[in-house]
Amino acid sequence: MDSEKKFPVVAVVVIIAIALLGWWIFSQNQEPGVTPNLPDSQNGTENSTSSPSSGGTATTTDSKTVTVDIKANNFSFDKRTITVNEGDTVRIVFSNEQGFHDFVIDEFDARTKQLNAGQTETIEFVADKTGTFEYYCSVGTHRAMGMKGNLIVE
Ligand SMILES: [Cu+2]
Repeated sequence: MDSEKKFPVVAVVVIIAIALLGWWIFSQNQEPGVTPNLPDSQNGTENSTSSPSSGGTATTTDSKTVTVDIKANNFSFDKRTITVNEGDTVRIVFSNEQGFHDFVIDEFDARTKQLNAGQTETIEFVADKTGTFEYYCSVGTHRAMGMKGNLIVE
């Protein structure tokens, strides 16, 4: 009957609509820069809403969220060293005060957008391994010009 022939078309339209809606919501979340980037390549933690404690790793007992304010100028960050404990969730509140900069830590897939002066972006990642990791600005040759520092995870 007619309704039977229409069903697949309706289903396809609904699926496309859901996909578009999902993409739109995802884009909206990314735009204001207040939603942390998901560390989706690390440990398969793809569920953005679940708490870190549901991951099941019981190696650290005092995990907490550490908020770090860091400011960028031409051509340096206002902090040369950030020290946290293994397992901490690190929330970077990155404010660009001058020029055009970003904040990157390759080892944790942590990266802000490249911001203009006056813009701020907050990112979060879990410091799930110990060591010393360099953070830097990936714009132009800024890293070589001294826009870098060390994240120390103890
Ligand atoms: Cu820079």
